[in-house]
Amino acid sequence: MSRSNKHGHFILSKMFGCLMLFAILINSSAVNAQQQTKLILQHGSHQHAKRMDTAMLQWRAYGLGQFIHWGLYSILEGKWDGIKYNGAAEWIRSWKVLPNSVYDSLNLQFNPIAFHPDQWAAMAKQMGVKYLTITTKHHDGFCLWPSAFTDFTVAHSPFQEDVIKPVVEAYNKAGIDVYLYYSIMDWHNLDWRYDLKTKEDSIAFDRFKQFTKSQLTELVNRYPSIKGFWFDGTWDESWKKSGAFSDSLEQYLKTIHPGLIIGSRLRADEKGARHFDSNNELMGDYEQGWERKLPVTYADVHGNDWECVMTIPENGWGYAENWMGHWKSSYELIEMMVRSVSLGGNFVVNFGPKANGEFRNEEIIDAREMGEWMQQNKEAIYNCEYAGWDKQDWGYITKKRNENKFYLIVFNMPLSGKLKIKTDKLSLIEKAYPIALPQNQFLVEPMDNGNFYIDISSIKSKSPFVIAVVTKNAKGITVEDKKTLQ
Ligand code: FHN
Repeated sequence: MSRSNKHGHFILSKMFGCLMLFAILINSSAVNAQQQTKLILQHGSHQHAKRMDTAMLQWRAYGLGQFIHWGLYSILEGKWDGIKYNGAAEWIRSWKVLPNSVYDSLNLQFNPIAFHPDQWAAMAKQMGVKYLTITTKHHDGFCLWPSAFTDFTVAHSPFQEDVIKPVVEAYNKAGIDVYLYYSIMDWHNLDWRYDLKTKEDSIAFDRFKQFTKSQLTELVNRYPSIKGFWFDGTWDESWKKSGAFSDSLEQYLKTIHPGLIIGSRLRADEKGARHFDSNNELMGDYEQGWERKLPVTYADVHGNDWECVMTIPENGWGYAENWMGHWKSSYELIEMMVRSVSLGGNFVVNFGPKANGEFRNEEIIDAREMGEWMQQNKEAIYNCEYAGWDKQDWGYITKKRNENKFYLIVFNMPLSGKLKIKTDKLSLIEKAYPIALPQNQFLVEPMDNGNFYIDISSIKSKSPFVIAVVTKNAKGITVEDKKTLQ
């Protein structure tokens, strides 16, 4: 290098050093500013770390759940007066296509003669579901249990019977945990308000809050085996202005039912921020924002517990004769479930039974096919978590909690017949085999920088399949092993 070149190089590297120092200073002052501007919130997030109690460990292990939306809207099937509507069928009361009084008398037609909760639970069990969330009261206000606090319930229908009780019992008997969906927004209750603009609004809404608390207490007392509530309809100004109340409600429910799990949909902080408080901290035991959409990378979930709820049609949760848009096949749902678990979340598939209590055929088929797949591969889903390895184009990776066992869930078989894996460099692959056949080990080829190739060219599968991978920690490794870590 010539003298002038050397000099130029020296100046450049000095400039670079100064720039770096400047960037570090800017960055650290931004962090300081952020720390300084942290708001003092009375009704923001109270728990600053993940819950580690038994109930929450159980929740984290589920992997797959079922959602059921059932109510008076199921009677209308998304249509009125011969016209089929394309929106989510459970919202039909709000579209003003029929008088509210007509909708509110549909309870006189609720008579599900083909409702067999044992069959519902058997279908869910075969599907591999570990938890159910069922609507007790959707936005229309109709209660599927005989509430003492309103007449708008199953008790005032030809069916007369409690729907929730036999569902809870049948699912629990099948080994499935039950969570109760409850819409705070209530179109039927005259005290419900979208906003609180006058003194009268506040007085009515105070009565509504008391009604809500009474109903939730009733649900906890009637169904003591439930594991949690799934709140909805909490986006309106009236509720967002009730942060102190919803905060005390959550704490009250957890006091009368220790271990209860409540996600981020229930409450807003005192500034009206929902899900995440005004300091951007999660409120509730897990993040509930993933409705009909999935995270792409682990960074998207910020290390939080989370759950995705998904419709089989494009949208619509209650039964509709016209199912909206594309219907998801079992493979599509399996891929979404696998992606959820690989990013540390649970995946919940929604079902909307007909008014008579039967499931539609498409749902029955998806449930059966998912169950067949789960039968072979459930080990890669239950009690599994984010693996920490780079995602590859052939599929997804999950890891058994507290074990050195990983699962490669292959959706796209590479034409080369070889799976490339990039580990965290601390894991050395000891063996890899088809999930159900540990004796059939694949050839594993170690590469540099924690990369491995696994030769799976012998697999001829037409459905997504799972390779189990056992690793050993890089501690105490052999000289040969060390080479692969450099
Ligand atoms: O409006 C509801 C909808 O009908 C359905 O119950 C879903 C389920 O996540 N939640 C609401 C929209 O967020």
